[in-house]
Amino acid sequence: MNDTGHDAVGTAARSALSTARVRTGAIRRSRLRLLPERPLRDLLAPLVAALLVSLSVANAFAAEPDLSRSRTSDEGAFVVSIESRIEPVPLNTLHAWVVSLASADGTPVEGATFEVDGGMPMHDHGLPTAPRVTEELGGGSYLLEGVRFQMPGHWVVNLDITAADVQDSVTFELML
Ligand SMILES: [Cu+2]
Repeated sequence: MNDTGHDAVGTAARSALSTARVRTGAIRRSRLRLLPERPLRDLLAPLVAALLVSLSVANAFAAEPDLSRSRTSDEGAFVVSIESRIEPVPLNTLHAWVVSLASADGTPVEGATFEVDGGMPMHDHGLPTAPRVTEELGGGSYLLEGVRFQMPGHWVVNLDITAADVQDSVTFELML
């Protein structure tokens, strides 16, 4: 490529650059004209609102466990309720719960078997005892003995339930 070619390319580039500058200037001027009509807080408001929504969604998962004492099992087979024999649920005290078991339509379920585990997800440890159902009380109620929590905080208690040929699980959350 000769010098004239270089000049041609250079001229084209400079021309494109100045066109771009003119365009940028036009955009800047039009933004400046808009500013008095749309204060900065109006422009930021949607961003702030979106930030608050995302924070509250994060909070719902991280800081606010579902403390319901009556829950539908994971696959929807059962409705399970727990009731502590000592309320509120005590710390460092061996106590019992009554577990009430019904099918999805509310019919009490008798003759079920339970496997119980749980712990503190944040602390990565399990239950200090091995609670188990020791007695069927009738009408879909079961006595769960050997429950104990040794420290305050967020606990989960999981029940694996088998009734006839149906198996399902439910997890309760507690803040102690
Ligand atoms: Cu713990």
